[in-house]
Amino acid sequence: MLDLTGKNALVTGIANNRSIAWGIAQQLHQAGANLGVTFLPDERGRYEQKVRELVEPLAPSLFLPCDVQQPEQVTATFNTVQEKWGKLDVLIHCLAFASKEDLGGDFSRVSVDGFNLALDVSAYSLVSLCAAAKPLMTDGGSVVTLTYLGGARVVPNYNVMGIAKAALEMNVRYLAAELGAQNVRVNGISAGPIRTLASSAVGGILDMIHHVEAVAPLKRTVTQTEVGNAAAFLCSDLASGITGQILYVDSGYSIMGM
Ligand code: NAD
Ligand code: 0WE
Repeated sequence: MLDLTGKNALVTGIANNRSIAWGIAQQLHQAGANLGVTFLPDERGRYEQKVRELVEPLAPSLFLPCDVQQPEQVTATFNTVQEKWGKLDVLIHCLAFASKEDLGGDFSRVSVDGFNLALDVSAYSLVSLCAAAKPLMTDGGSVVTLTYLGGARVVPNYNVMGIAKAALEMNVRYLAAELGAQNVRVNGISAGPIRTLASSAVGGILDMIHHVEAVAPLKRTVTQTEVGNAAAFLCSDLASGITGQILYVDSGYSIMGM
């Protein structure tokens, strides 16, 4: 049985009720996990209030600001986890960002600042979060990150995010090799396209979704709940032999050649 009771799970990347991280948080909660939620703070605190109301039914025992570009916020987050929970069992990394101007046009025109921003937020952040989580994962554990096919194959307009996801997927393998010694598993879920805040801001996402509906073996896209179920599995003891892997939750789209 999929059982996460007694496990402390920190979930990053919830922005609204369409976020993949929201689908994951709900499935972890359903499996009995004790949740902590982090949010990206903004000047006006609008995000914070919305996310707080959204997650209330899951009764998170921690609710913390964490901008991964602010090292002191990362440190503070895990200091609080240490204080309030003592140990951490599950870390969900579900965030990405690139400048909108770098998600289209000629890839070669990406600026060094745009390149560094995408890789810092979307790939390096997994390393910094794992480094901070490592001393708290004293009873083994599971780290899950979200990736996309555009990190393994060329997807038009995904551009610098594809390079960031390629780095993220390699981070998964190097981190799995390091953390395996303390029975911490590190895996990625490669989700098919889903309408979320991040994807809806991208031109042509609806066309991509229609393409998946036409081509993928299951003839439909995947849902946040399906990704959440895969994440809950990877965090559970049912997946105790699985680490360093990228699990495709994409209606089978990636197996097709035409
Ligand atoms: P989303 O907009 O709901 O989530 C992105 C999250 O990243 C937001 O919660 C945002 O606050 C957070 N974030 C951005 N910059 C941050 C920073 N500096 N510090 C902390 N948090 C920051 O969109 P989503 O589609 O749910 O994206 C979640 C993950 O899923 C991303 O890694 C994305 O690449 C991946 N993914 C999305 C799709 C898709 O089609 N939606 C497909 C495959 C993978
Ligand atoms: O990883 C993603 C989205 C990542 C993303 C989206 C945005 C839009 C708003 C990162 N940064 C930003 N910055 C913004 O200002 N996906 C997998 C969804 C996605 O994005 C695409 C896709 C798909 C699918 C971009 C181009 C082509 C396909």
